[in-house]
Amino acid sequence: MLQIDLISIFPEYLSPLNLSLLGKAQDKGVLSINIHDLRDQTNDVHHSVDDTPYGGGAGMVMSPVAWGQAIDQITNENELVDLIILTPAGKKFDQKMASQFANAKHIIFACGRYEGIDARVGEYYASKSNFKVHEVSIGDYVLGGGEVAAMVIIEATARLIPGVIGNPDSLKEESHSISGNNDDLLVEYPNYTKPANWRGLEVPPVLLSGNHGEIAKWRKEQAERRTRELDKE
Ligand code: JAH
Repeated sequence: MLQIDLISIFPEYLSPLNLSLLGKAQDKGVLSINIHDLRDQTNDVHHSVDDTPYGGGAGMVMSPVAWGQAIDQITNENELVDLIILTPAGKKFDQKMASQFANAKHIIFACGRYEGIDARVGEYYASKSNFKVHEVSIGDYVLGGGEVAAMVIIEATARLIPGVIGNPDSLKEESHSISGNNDDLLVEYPNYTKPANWRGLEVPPVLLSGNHGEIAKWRKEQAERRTRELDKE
């Protein structure tokens, strides 16, 4: 079973992880998600987790002290841990990374806020033999914190775990288009369902022909056309 822990100063922001598909996967026992409040690691009256940056500059940096305690508390030396630190400066998340994370045993998401987490947190755990540290970004934009990025990664990763998704056929279909490297693959062809005429718009007749060879050929052409259009931008 994949164990996922998330550490955040806004744990309630992560509550959608207990709904729908992921909630059911947890009920079934194929997945375990635990959410932790970083402020539980503080003792001062203000429960402070941030401090001014060494070297000066704008904003605040998250102190490594509470992060180290929180991570130590949910791990032991005898297990392999993938520590994912969400940051706009990380490696871009893609489908290949999702399939790698889907094979992990224990993933910890460090969801930072403010200007990010003291760099020594990643350095320290990267030096431990049972940890692999991944600095990950979901795209070239800055969020208020790593929580939403963590949810994106969990949604993409969890559906690749056997038993999480209702219909494994939809995974098989995807594997034709999404393999190793996103750069040279085709986007999906357009999909249609009933009614055959909707507001004057007809479904392409080939899809009603029953000719599976012609349908496969048409879908491939459409996927290539869509991919060319995207590559123009
Ligand atoms: C922003 C801490 N690329 C996604 C991403 C991930 C994390 C953050 N921003 C964007 C972030 C501020 C503080 C993390």
